[in-house]
Amino acid sequence: MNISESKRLFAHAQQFIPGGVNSPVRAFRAVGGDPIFIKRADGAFLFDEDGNAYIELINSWGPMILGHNHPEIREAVIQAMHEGTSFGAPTSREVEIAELITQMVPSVEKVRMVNSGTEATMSAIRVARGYTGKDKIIKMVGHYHGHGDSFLIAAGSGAVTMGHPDSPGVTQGTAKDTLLAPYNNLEAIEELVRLNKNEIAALILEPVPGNMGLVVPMPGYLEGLREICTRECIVLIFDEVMTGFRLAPGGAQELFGVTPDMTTLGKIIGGGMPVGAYGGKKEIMDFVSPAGPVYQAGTLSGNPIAMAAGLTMLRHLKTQPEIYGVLLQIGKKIAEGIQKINLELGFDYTVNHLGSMYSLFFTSEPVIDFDSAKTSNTELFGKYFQAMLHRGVYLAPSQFESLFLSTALSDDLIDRILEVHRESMIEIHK
Ligand code: KE4
Repeated sequence: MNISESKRLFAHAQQFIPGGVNSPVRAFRAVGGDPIFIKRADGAFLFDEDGNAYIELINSWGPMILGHNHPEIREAVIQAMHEGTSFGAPTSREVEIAELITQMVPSVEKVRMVNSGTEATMSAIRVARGYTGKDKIIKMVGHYHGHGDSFLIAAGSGAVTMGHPDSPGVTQGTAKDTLLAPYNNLEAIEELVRLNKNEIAALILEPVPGNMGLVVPMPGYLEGLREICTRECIVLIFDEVMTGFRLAPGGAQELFGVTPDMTTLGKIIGGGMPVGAYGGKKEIMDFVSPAGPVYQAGTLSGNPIAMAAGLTMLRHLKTQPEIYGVLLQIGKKIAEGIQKINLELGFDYTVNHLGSMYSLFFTSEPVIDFDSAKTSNTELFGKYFQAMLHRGVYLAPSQFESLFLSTALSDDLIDRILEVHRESMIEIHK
């Protein structure tokens, strides 16, 4: 496979951009080789600068649930461009998308738009701290909530992929207020609550984590967190940047019937444009400036072009909820197909699947938290990634990432993915 133009671009990029990329996990450091530079995308395909085509299973890390270059979203953006790109003043689309989010996401009575998932989570814990007057937060080991200082402690995703889940530059003063617990373990939360009585402002988690690979909540776990947080007056924050609008129109909180006090959103909400949001109960959100004393702001928040894309995306998902059944069938075909092939070939690897998210872990252990995810053979994953890539299937370049499927994956493409999986598994086990 000729990737000479990607190689040339990557060498050049490293003169001007740290590591040659604008987000670390894109650098392929965990899987070897140089990153592929993408020229364009359409439907289920990425096309690189050398003209190679890839069936893609990461969809920009989640946003492209309808596939790339969707005509409705493209036309909405083009139309909005004719009216100007940024005003720094309120617009009608911001009101429309806010109302739509309150209709779709059970916990959200009021919502503030920002420009990334990181901004959303940073802001949400600041508001929770301001609302409760307490300082500490609980996060789960291996969960990733963006690159805010309070979260770069035992963080997942690119932080663990690059080998620094605890980043230099995060002060002890910040780190001391972040308490850690393993996911899927209610006793650990009860212990932290006992040891930090009346000091914990918020508990933030990925309700269905994707940033250690996909892990599914044990029965009763989310309900247990809800009960503890209600009892202890701790703000329960579901970070649904990945799962929001993906697992159901109302995300994991709709799918599992557990309503947090606040929710953070991103990815799908922008239809591929830079958008994040945080929202929750009116009484909490009315603490946000200018309604309340907790300050948060943003020059491009609610940007009219991004709102045009996001509004079109969310309207599509709300008015056509049948796509979630389609996505579930696509997910089942791929995840069950992979498991069937692995068993036929005599490989006992763990596949976790939920809706349009799945992960193949190169371990035979059940993967229920970060410790079990880390039993995976990441070297073998790297070989698998490259074998799939060279056969035209583009995965997340890390064992510790969920894959994200789109409605653009036809049966023929699913058959091709499974064929390539079989060939790749045979190749890497020779
Ligand atoms: P952004 O700041 O990257 O928009 O969102 C941060 C974030 C917050 N919460 C969750 C649950 C997330 O998954 C993310 C970002 N996800 C990663 C993929 N694991 C983004 C990819 C990247 O870092 O380049």
